[in-house]
Amino acid sequence: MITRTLLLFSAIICLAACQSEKKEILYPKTDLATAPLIPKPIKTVATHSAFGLDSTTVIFTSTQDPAFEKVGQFLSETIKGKLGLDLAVNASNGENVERLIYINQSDSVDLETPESYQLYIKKDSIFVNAKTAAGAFRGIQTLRQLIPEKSNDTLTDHPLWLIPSGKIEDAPKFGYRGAMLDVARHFFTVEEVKKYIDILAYYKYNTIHLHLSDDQGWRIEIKSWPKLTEVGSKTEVGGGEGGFYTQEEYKDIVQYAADRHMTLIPEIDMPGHSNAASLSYPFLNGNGKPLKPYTGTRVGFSTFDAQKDTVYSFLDDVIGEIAAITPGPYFHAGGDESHVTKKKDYIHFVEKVEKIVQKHGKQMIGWNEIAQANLDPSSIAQLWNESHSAIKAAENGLKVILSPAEKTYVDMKYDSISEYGLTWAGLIPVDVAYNWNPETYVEGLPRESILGIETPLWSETISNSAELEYLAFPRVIGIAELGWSPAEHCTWEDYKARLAQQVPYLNQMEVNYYPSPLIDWEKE
Ligand code: TNX
Repeated sequence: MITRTLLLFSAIICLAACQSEKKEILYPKTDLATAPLIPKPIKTVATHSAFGLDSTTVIFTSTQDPAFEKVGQFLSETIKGKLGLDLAVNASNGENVERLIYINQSDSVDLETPESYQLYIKKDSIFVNAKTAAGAFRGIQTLRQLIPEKSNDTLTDHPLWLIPSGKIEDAPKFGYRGAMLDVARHFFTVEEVKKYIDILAYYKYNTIHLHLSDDQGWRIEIKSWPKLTEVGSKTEVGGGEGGFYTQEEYKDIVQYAADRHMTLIPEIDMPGHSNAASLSYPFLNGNGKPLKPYTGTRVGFSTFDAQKDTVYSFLDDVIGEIAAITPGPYFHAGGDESHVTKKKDYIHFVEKVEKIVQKHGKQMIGWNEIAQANLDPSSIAQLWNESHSAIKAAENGLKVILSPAEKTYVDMKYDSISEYGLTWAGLIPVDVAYNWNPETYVEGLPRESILGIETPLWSETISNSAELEYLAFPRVIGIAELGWSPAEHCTWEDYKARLAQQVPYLNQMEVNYYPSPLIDWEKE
């Protein structure tokens, strides 16, 4: 620690001494106060100069917590991907350092939440302060958004990428900011899921929820019940070949998300949306009709038998295996649209499943219908269609995740000319997805009951990354801001100008976003 402080001290002295030889710094295109950051930070103060990022820049991090060093490596890798520069992390001895980025573990009382960060950008140094590596990770997303694609081309022998100077203090509005991907209606490969996670992380999402089972397919290997994948994974909407994740692949996705400080939430939807499971093991079926593979898009026709003990032993195995490979605190048990389950059976079922989820050390999340049951306050209701059930859940002490379909369902079409998507919750143009306030959306729902927001992407009409991206982007970017930034910063005119400037990033990531006519997209 002492050596590190000394090295840093000498680095800073050298920075001062080297000042006179500095090459001329031209101002960057933007000033910090007008930089197109999404989500918009709480507080930004511009100092109208710039840090010149170049090949001699080094990254240092606090080393007491190894996760800080990993954040430094992540930053180095993303800079390499964007600019081709190879910046060392904690490698140099600190001598002759001209420019440094320091990712610092700080115990400042101003850092109030685990994801809070401060970013101080001066001519020769950038400091990212955070209490936790998660906070540091959010901070470096802001830094990534400030790095221009183009260097200062007047200095061809020594290019500098100019980052506007100043100070940012930032923290999220909600501790839960999620995106759901339905990998059941159509299967998405590990690489496709990772690409989605990457883009979500750039906009400071901290949760990825995977909808792993539905009538049309079962997508995760369960070693004690092999037919779930031998039989249940082979279908998808429209008759494609389906697919599933082995437990090793699932763990790989979990780790990929964790490396981006994102929690993965697995969902097994039940007692409805369960045709693929019952097709694999017919004793589960409670709707009394013969089972057939299902590749259509209807909902509400399947159910598990809520009266059979064997159904609960099966679920104990399934939930146990998934919980064992899921480090996050949550297990999502679905619970939506169980139209052919009798009400009393439904309530009995949800209450039993909640106990099984808890036995395996997780908190249960369920779609808003679960609020009919008598649940433990540690469980969480996810609002999608009935505000009154969110209020009921809150009255019983449960926290609520807001996913109102008419705002956050990015599987809805944008407008009458856009491709893909459904329309049952209405058309959702980019401004409609953005123009709402999660804190006041449900009248009578106390602010303290809101855990956060989530944007679901159901996949009846999409089956690959290009189609996924078309529906998700740009709407998911606006929802990121609603989950993070104070309501007073969320104004459409200001947001839409910043959104227009995401083009270089979206192009660099080869994102097939919908070029909504509401946005004056930047020409590259
Ligand atoms: C409703 S939202 C569903 C899904 C569909 C979606 C399509 C919810 C909890 N259930 O099963 O895929 O609509 O928009």
